[in-house]
Amino acid sequence: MAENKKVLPTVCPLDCPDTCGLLATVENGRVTGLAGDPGHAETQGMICAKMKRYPQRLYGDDRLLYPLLRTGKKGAGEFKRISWDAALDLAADRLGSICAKFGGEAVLPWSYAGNMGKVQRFAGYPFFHRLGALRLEMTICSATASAGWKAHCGSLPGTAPSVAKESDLIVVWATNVPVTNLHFSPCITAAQRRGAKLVVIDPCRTPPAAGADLHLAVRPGGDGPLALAAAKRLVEEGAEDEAFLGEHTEDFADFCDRLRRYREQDLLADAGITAAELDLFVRLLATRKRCFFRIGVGLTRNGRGAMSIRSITALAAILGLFDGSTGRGVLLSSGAFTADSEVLMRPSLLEGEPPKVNMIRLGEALTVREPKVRALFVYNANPAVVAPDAATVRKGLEREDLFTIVHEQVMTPTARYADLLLPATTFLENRDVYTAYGNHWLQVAAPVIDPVGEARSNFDLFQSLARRIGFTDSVFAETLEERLLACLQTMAGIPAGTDFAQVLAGERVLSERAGFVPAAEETVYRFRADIDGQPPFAVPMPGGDIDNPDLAARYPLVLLTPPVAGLLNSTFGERCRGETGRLLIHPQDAAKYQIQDGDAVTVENFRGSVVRRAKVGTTTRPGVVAAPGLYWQPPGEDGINAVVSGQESDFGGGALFHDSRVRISSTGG
Ligand SMILES: Nc1nc2c(c(=O)[nH]1)N[C@H]1C(S)=C(S)[C@@H](COP(=O)(O)OP(=O)(O)OC[C@H]3O[C@@H](n4cnc5c(=O)[nH]c(N)nc54)[C@H](O)[C@@H]3O)O[C@H]1N2
Ligand SMILES: Nc1nc2c(c(=O)[nH]1)N[C@H]1C(S)=C(S)[C@@H](COP(=O)(O)OP(=O)(O)OC[C@H]3O[C@@H](n4cnc5c(=O)[nH]c(N)nc54)[C@H](O)[C@@H]3O)O[C@H]1N2
Ligand code: SF4
Ligand SMILES: [Mo]
Repeated sequence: MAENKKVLPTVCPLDCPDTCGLLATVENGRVTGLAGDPGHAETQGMICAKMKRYPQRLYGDDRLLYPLLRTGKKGAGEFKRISWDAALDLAADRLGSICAKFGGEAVLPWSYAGNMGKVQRFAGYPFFHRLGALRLEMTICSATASAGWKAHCGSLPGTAPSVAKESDLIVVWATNVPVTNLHFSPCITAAQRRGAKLVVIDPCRTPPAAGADLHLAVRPGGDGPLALAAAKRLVEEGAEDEAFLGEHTEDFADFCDRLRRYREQDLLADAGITAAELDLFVRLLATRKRCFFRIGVGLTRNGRGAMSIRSITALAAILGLFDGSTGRGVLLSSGAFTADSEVLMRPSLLEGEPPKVNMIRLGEALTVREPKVRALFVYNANPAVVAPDAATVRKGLEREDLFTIVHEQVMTPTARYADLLLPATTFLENRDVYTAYGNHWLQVAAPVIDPVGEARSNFDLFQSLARRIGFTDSVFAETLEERLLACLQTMAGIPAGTDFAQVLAGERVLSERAGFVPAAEETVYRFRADIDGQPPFAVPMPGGDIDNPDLAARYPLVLLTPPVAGLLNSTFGERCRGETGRLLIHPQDAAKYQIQDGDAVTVENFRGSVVRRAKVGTTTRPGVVAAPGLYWQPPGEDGINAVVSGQESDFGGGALFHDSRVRISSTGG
């Protein structure tokens, strides 16, 4: 190999459960290739197509290289180049004067998961805590799911995905595996080679659903009643795992009392499943004890999402799937490692308790909140595309009296609204520690190249901005290496005796939670959860917009908005410019609304409207349409989230991405 060509290890930073180990080829200081690292035990050298092409994004025309100051109308995307010095002065001056005049409450930071590295992701928190800014509740993704899980499972980790290879039955509950969890596919295939059966529970006939032994095309939001119906049958048949229930659970008898009260036919009608389908499901569950549930967050993005998780975990407990034995398990999120929030976010810098803002209510926060938000600081996120109630978000971003700072890698729809636009490094230019939520591995990565242009990492940006504004607290003088080491030293889940020098040098760590087996008499599942405002047991309950008869009369179709393979949330949107995305419609609905395959279709409700291209087929069930992919809308328009509610789920404050009602009409070919 030529001396100027190196292959260097790194980690995928994207918000994907797999967190692949990667190898970057670097020639003359430029990344020329990105491939999977075959040495990673779980991801084994396989990576998705979207990441292979990352070098094009790194050096592409959309990459932001210098600080920019707005010159045109808000949203027009017209800027002039300024120096970092001038940019930091301006940011410090505007944030400082807004805080002095209106208080910290006038400043809203909005960030999420563009970069999942622990240090970089949370790098803004110490700064905003010290500033006294509004506190952002990070609810947009997993808040509903984790609230449902914690209610009964507490801090129980998820089962390692490789356990499923030894299973005789895999239930994929609401996740399109090859799209959103690629590395679970080999686990399914390995199990199938041994004769395992696959059940997929999804309103959509996704490719894994089409290839499954049993596809339960549940009604959106119908997972809770389905799980309760299966639980009721299993208990009636005496097929529950008595040993596990006796030793490791609490309040099972009370739960059974409730189950007896429900009528199976009501549960099935609510689930949208026939008795014959339930028979098949229950037979598989009762006879195949080595059973693995892979649960996706897709089923939690509706008005009873947390209750669905509560019901599914109750079913899993009845089957004893939390006992840690061969081929048995439940994986929602691995919960492999827990970082110390004080090290990364410094809540101790807070004076008093600044009000919280639920991040999914961004539109409301920018348009009707009193006292007014006067400065918005977006980093690690693309709210103009990903946040619900997008039309209101756009109105907020258009406000002339809002000072918006965006720290970004590329010219996203949000970046176009910035007053001050700052260039961000990518993971290839950063050092950080990455923990996976779909497996149990951790890895530290070093930069493989120098920053492109004048890009700065989140950490460098917030450290320099803090000093510029005059904060003298020691945390703002910390080096990245110091924070990284402190993060590792306080990270729960790292096995005792781990050599941190090796970890800092890139050696992977398997969480001590990976092989979780409950100790004798240890309670791991509580059927009863005493939480304010929540029913104590998993119960059938009404849903959100999906089950609202008034809305159903006006907006007859339920809309789901799941991910596509080519995008990671809205990341890589620059590759699909001009693409509106598809609307999947069942032939019966297409006929009813006179829509031909390929037509431009207006999808609308009282919140907003968006145009998509029709794809007529049997992927969705009648009455359900799906709009996969968070494509970037053209300037001045809204994306699919224009029709998505900004309300909160049943519990946990999460978003309702699969709980909208819409009507559709063809706007021609
Ligand atoms: N390629 C790619 N990969 C990704 C992402 C991406 O955008 N693109 N996003 C990443 C992120 S941030 C996350 S959080 C995960 C999300 O990934 P998942 O956990 O897989 O969740 P979703 O993609 O929202 O939904 C998955 C499936 O749930 C189905 N579904 C919708 N409503 C219901 C319901 O009520 N019941 C049931 N049973 N099924 C339902 C949808 O039809 C869809 O097929 O994926 C990650 N991976
Ligand atoms: N309709 C609908 N909406 C959804 C979803 C859905 O399924 N349907 N999924 C939701 C889910 S699960 C999630 S997690 C959210 C995700 O929402 P976001 O976290 O906003 O995710 P992305 O769209 O990937 O945007 C991340 C942005 O961060 C930038 N970025 C990456 N790394 C860095 C960095 O180091 N520093 C800075 N400053 N910027 C960086 C990227 O360029 C990218 O533009 O979207 C949600 N929105
Ligand atoms: S997006 Fe997911 S599958 Fe693709 S490289 Fe990253 S971690 Fe792996
Ligand atoms: Mo997410």
